[in-house]
Amino acid sequence: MSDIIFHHYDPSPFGEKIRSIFGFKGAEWKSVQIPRMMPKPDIMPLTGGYRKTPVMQVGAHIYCDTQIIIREIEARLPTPSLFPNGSDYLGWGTSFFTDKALFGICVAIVFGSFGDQMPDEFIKDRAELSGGNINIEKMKAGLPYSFQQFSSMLDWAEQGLEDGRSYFLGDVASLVDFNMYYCLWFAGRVPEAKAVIAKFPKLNAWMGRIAAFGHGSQSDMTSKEALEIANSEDVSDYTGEIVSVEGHSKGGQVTVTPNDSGRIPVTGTLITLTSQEVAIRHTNDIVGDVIIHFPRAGFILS
Ligand SMILES: N[C@@H](CCC(=O)N[C@@H](CS)C(=O)NCC(=O)O)C(=O)O
Repeated sequence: MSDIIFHHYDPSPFGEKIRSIFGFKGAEWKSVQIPRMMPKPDIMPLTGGYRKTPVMQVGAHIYCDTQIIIREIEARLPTPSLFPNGSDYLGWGTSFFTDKALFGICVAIVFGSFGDQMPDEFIKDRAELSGGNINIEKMKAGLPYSFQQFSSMLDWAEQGLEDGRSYFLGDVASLVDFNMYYCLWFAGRVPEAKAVIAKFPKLNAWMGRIAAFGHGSQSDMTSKEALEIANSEDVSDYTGEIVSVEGHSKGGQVTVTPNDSGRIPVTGTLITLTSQEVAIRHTNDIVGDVIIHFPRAGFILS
């Protein structure tokens, strides 16, 4: 079986979501460190222009967005499951709470607290990524309100652990835990946020349990090696899976675009379309053909 290659940077919060899942699964993976901001010359040939972090690669198959990355990890490494007791809906559903509402508050806290120390080109990059929604002065002024929101959302989590359970859904961890964990890991780099988290004893103990899963077994790989692997794998006989063309056609030219931030359309020919996945065949001079997989929720196919 081909190696799991993970493109990320160590401080990346969405990267941490996947790294902690690698730990839970006891996964072996290759780590490619990528730039924190554009340009990302060695990622673009793989993703066709998708710019967000992280990205997972298996041979010439590329997985963009943690949702489809998690789906693929679960398929490859089914035990222990991220969805114990049929908790699929809770796992996927809470990810849209944590990845959008809660993560947005964490971004406001981190940027409101450290924005003055961040290089101008980094702020500019994140403003472009978010469609202009990064205003450090506003985030600084809004910090007290961001902490109010942060606290009340953490209180939900503390209540969820009130009966002494080890994880949000009971005795075993699930995606619901990993959805929450990386947000607190990210916000916790701000001392005031760490102090808020410290006020919730059950949540603190739970964080320790998730951190104890570690990151699995990783070894480094260069971005050039990863490009070479994508280039050398032949995906010409990959047939994909079309459940319904939904007005498109198999092999037809389509674009797939995130509907929130980093709205860069990726172009290719349609090869997979199911209720939870869209995949396209994308071709360029550097890697030849790659199959790029995206989730459906959060992405626009046109
Ligand atoms: N919906 C995406 C969100 C990913 C995301 O926003 N990642 C952030 C950092 S962890 C990002 O891409 N920042 C810009 C960058 O790395 O260039 C996912 O689940 O993977």
